[in-house]
Formats: sequence, structure tokens, C-alpha cells
Amino acid sequence: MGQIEQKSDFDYLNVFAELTEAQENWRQVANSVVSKYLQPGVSEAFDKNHFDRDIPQILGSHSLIGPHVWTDSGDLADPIASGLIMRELERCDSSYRSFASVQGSLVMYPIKKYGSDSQKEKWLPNLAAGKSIGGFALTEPQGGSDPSNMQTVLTKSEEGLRLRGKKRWVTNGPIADVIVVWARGEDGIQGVLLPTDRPGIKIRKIDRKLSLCISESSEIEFDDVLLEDVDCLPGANSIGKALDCLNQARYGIIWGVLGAAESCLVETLNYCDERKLFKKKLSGFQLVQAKLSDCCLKLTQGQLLAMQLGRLKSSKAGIAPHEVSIGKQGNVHMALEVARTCRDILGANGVLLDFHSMRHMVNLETVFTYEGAHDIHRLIVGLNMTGENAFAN
Ligand code: TGC
Repeated sequence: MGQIEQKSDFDYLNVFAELTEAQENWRQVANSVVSKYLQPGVSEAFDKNHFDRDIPQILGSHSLIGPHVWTDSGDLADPIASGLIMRELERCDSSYRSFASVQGSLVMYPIKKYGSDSQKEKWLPNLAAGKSIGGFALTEPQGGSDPSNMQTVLTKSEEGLRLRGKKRWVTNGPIADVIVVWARGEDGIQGVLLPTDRPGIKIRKIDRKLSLCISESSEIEFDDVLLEDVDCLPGANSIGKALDCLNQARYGIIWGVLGAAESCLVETLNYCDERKLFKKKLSGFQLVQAKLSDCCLKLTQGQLLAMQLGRLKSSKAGIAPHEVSIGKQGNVHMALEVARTCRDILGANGVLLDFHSMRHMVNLETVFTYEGAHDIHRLIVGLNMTGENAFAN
């Protein structure tokens, strides 16, 4: 069974018909880079748990990561264009969007927004070009949903600051040149910018994953790592600043997962047109049509949600964390449902890596859980709606 050809996007109600010329241009650039460099080897990369180290520079050379779309204050100049880039990357695989999310929203963004001039000069150009790789170390082995309760500490000593603790689920860790690490200092939570060649840093790749197999996920131990004051990100001085970075990445996820869901639906429509059962095309069966129609509706709702959040983020008022939460919660759930339904329609063939839907489906299980688990986002919206804080004791 050969690989089904990936057509382009799926836009049933012309949600993206009125993009500006610049937005449409970014979409096309991302689409052609993904089609040429990422899509051809994606199934094999997933199968072999392999992240091709040329990819960051390919993306960087086409300006697809980082601050080309940011204003000087660190906001996205065109949030819809940024979202469209994420949609194209995740149309191929959630791991590629994850790479770009971490590099852009979780490493370059805090440097740009909270870093010193020398940190910006030293790191931003190479990170944008994909010549340096970054990671974001917030989550710890005891759990990711309550980062305020972190155990990693930054203490003062005669030689300088000392960093001690363990972080887990750090995307890009094994290939990173620099990591944004969050630790409890004497004056509260502090973000530091740490080159990975410092003595005392041990990075271990997490193996045996069944999802996001292309991503290099890691656990990192900081064993009394010696720092200087200049390694701190001066403005990154509270848990709120770490969560602010996550807002940016979560916004990208809202768009990225549209690409994954579209890829599944396009693949399944093609399959239904070619495959025959009971001497009739699969696409002619009422139950199949009902499932396709449900997917089409959910996906279109997700596209409208992303566009509206893009408009809000582009407006003067900006976008509030609970608005990001409703988008992350809604669109990842939608994409997972679409991917599961498409896998079902593809039948036994749907479990093969020759098709894309199940790969997207298992990736989306991770996306459902990371960068704020699904239920955490429901509770953030619940808090906003009721004023009652389910996280408080
Ligand atoms: P809470 O008391 O509500 O807030 C503490 C301070 O933070 C502010 N804040 C935010 N600021 C900006 N953006 C947000 N989204 C914010 N949410 C809260 C808040 O205003 C407050 O500021 P201030 O000035 O009043 O002190 O904090 P809490 O500890 O009760 O937490 C609430 C909760 C559960 C919503 C929060 O902890 C949360 O979002 N948890 C989920 C964390 C999460 O997403 N973790 C997964 C990260 S993904 C990962 O680790 C992998 S990294 C990426 C990769 O490598 O792939």
C-alpha cells in the first residue's frame, strides 16, 4: 500500500479567504518549505525517532522561526501570520511545530521580552537562523501542572549562584545550546539563560515514547551548576513570566493542530474516494459521510476559533490567558477527535505508518497533555466564568 498523496489545506467555509497578502505569503512559504523538506521523510523520521539536525537551519533560512514577526516589545507583529506558519508545520507533524514553538515562543520570546541587551545580541540572531537550538525547562519530574511548586533552586554562594534540581519533558534538550531554566531563588521564581556546556548539567534523552517520536524530549539534572548574575534573565522574575511564555506557545498550538486535523481529513477523503467495499466507494456510505461531515464541522469551528483569537491577539486589547485556554482546550480536543475518526474510517490500513492519521492522532495525545493539560485549561476558563478558583485549597 503506497503513501497517500498529501494535498494542501482544507477550508470548507473559506475561513482563510481574506488573509492579507503578507499573511498569504507566509502561508505559502511555510507550505512549500514543509512540502519540500519535511513531508517526504516524515514517516521514516517518526519510525526511527529521528530529528534531522538540518531542519532548524532550513526553517531559519526561510525566516520561519522567531522574531521576524515580533515587535520590539516582544509581541507578535502579525499573530495570524505566525499561526499560519504553525498550521503548516503541524500539517506535517506535531514534533516540527513543537520544535518551532519551543525555539520561538519559549526561548526567543523570553530573551526578547525579559533578557538583557547582551543576551539578545548573543543569542537571538543564531536562534532565529536555527544555528543555535534552545530548550525551556519548567516542568519537573513530580508533575507539570503546578509549576509554582517547583523544587529546583537557585542559591547564592561565595563563588556565585548555584543551580540545583531536575527538570523533565524538555523538548530539544539533547540538541540544545542554551536552555531557559526556571528555579526558585531567594527572591522568588527566576528564569535563567544557561548554555548547556556548563559543568554540572546532565541531559538525558527520554526514550520509549509512543508519541511525538521525532521530538528530542529530555530530562535534565542541574548538579550545583555555577552561574553568574548575568545569566539571569533580568525581567523573568516570577512564575507569571514563565506562564506568559507558555501563553505564546499555547497560542501557536491553537493554530498548529488545525494543520494536523486538516491533514487527517484530506487523507481520509482521498482514501474514501479510492477505496471500495461492497462494490461501492467508501465515500458513498451514509455512516462514512456522517463521520466526514462531523469532522468537517468540528474543523471549521476550530478554524473560526483560531481566526477570532488571532484577531483578538492582533487588536490593541490583546488576548487574555483564559482566552488562550479556551482555544488550546477546544482546538486540541477537536483535532484529536478528527484524527481518531479518520483513523477509524481508514480501517486496518489506518494503523500503518504509510498513512498519516494515526501518527497525528498519537502526537495529539501529547499535545492534549502538554503546555497546560486539557483539564487545566477547562479550569482556567471555569475560574474566569465563575470567579471560583479550583486550584486553591
Ligand atoms: P496563579 O496564582 O493563578 O498565578 C500566579 C501568577 O501568575 C499569573 N498568571 C499568568 N500570567 C501570564 N499568563 C498566564 N497564563 C498566567 N496564569 C497565571 C497570575 O496572574 C499570578 O500573577 P501575580 O502577579 O498575581 O502573582 O498560579 P497558580 O500557581 O495557582 O497556577 C495556576 C495554573 C494551574 C493555571 C498554572 O500553574 C498553569 O497554567 N499550570 C499549567 C502549567 C503548564 O502549562 N505546564 C506545562 C508546561 S509544558 C512543558 O513543561 C514542556 S515545556 C515545552 C517543551 O519543552 O515542550
